Amino acid sequence: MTTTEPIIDGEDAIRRALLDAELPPLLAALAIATGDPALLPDHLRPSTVNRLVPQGGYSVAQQEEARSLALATLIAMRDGRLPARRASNGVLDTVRFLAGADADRYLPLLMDELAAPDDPAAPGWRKDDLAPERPFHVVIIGAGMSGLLAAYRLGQAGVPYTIVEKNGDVGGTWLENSYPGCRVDVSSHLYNYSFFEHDGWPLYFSTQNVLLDYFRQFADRSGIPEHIRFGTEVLAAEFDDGTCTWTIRVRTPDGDTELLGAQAVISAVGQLNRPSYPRIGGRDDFTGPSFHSARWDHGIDLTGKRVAVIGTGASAFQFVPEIARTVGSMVIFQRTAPWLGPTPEYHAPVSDGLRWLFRHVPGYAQWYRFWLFSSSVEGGLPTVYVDPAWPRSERSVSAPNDERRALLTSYLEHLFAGHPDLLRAAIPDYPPGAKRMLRDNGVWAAALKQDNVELVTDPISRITERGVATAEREYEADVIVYATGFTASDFLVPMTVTGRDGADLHKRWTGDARAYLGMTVPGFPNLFLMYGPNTNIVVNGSIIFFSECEAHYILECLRSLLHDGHRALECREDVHDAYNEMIDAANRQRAWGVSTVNSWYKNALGRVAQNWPFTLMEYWERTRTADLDDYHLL
Ligand code: N01
Repeated sequence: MTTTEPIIDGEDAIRRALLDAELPPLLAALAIATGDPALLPDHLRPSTVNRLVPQGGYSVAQQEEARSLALATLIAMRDGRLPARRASNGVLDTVRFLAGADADRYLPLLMDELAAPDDPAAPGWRKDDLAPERPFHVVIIGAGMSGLLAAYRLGQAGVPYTIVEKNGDVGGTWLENSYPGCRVDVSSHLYNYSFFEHDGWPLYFSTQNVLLDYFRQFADRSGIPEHIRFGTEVLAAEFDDGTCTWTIRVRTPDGDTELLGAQAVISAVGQLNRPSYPRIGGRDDFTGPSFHSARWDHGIDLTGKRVAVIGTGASAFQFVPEIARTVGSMVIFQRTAPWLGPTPEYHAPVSDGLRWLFRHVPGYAQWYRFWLFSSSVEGGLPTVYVDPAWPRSERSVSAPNDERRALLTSYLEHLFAGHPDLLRAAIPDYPPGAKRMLRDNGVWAAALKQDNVELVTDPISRITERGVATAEREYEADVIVYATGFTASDFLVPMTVTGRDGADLHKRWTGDARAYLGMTVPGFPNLFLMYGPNTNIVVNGSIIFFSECEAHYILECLRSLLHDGHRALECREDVHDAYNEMIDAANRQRAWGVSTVNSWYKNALGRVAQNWPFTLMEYWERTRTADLDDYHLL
């Protein structure tokens, strides 16, 4: 938690700090701190037409005026010369100043976001008050970001739980992905639990070690590790119709099998968990070392080696620039080019000025987060909506999407100026938003332009003893790195999950996983999924926000069970089906739904089984309360 320090600095130091300020949320924080509505003049309202522009679209003159207002206020605060607190119009007007006409609808959600370190989404109940005598134990599968959150919420409600974690530590994806350069591509100030702030993010986009440390700290401070069975893997979960309880079969660190009982199960295993290796002939023929990016072999020194990298998704994009200078040579096999979103501060430490402001302006850290959040409630969604009147092609899906394409293409032209072959290979042949866009500050292009790096776009025909071959030639390599992503469509694989009447979850899904709100499945009472089907976001927000919504909803379900005395709840088939039809129809109207490009957003049947097609607000609204009419109560 950021604690505010008194200002003792001179005017020049304050001026310097203000050069790094994000101005609209700074005016908001100062207006609330001083009670002075004059800090929020109409002509300094940020743009709400395009929420993604820097400084809310302020002109240079507006930025200067905002800085002058802030400077005068900070000096008055320092000198104790603030006029008596004036009648401010309060938080709602400040939120309206930042978020415009949408503010009233978004206010309840945004107030949750703004409340840190308070925790308005905490369960307002305790099991002891609802059903003290009733045995009720929850097994959570996975101690990553979602599993830890579920544990925290259960702990707040006094519901006993056990986490079963296959690894030896918490952190999930941030433990397993340790490749060079691994970092998050969502702003650090958004990529944290709303109620557990970091006491000073060092970077605008946190690296893997920083995030792992954050999740470890969260777990330790919340007393969660004592509830975790580390090194233990869930093999199967089976529902007993008679007792309405689950039996979870696990493999212990010793290799023994053990049974755990539970009244409810929360799967928090993530979507990007099991590495996907390409189906290319000859993989076993290669005589040198090879590994997947998510299982980076730190024992292999790549210095001076000939390295072949297969894949150009988010993972390769991060580690290629890191290793390009130390390897002897590198061949990168690209099947599909990624779109690159310019992000100059991608690798930068949080500026000194911004840190100073976080430390000295009461509430600025929260308003800054709120500002990032309000711009990502919808984020770039409007640019990926399919316009039915727009000519159908792999170029773009609407006029705004086409404008985005033009902007992003000119960025690529700038990056690869003087390198026509690389530029040709770098321009994607699908609409922006159909695949994950990658944040870029130029290091990818710089790596591709190095003399020791070659980009190959010919299809791979096979892996050989010596390297990787295309139809044209063989590329010899000492090491192969598979940056080929994850089996994201195989939800809950390889566990066996048996529900009511012996139903098998994977037979039900037959490779096409679906759930109601991404969380509950007909035939599987008291089984809850976090980051389940259709809860991934592409162009808006942070996945932690989704997990918070899911944890809140699951706790609401459990509260109802404990309060009303029902043993279990099971999603109604008609509710589930109608919901999924709605999701599918919307996904068919998004760039990722209509494009034929390869992506992990689609399963083997071609259905988008990963993505949430709407705004964050819509998911938040749908998960505030559990409507028991959606369920059979057992
Ligand atoms: O995996 P990917 P990833 N022959 O599936 C290629 C998150 N993440 O690990 O595009 C040749 O995106 C494949 O080609 P194509 C983030 O959500 C986040 O990089 O399918 N190539 C593609 O280039 C991300 O979206 C962060 O044609 C083959 C690559 O391998 C998700 O994880 C960092 C092939 C796989 O890319 C997954 O990213 C890292 C074959 N047979 C990951 N098979 C951040 O927060 C596959 N490919 C920044």
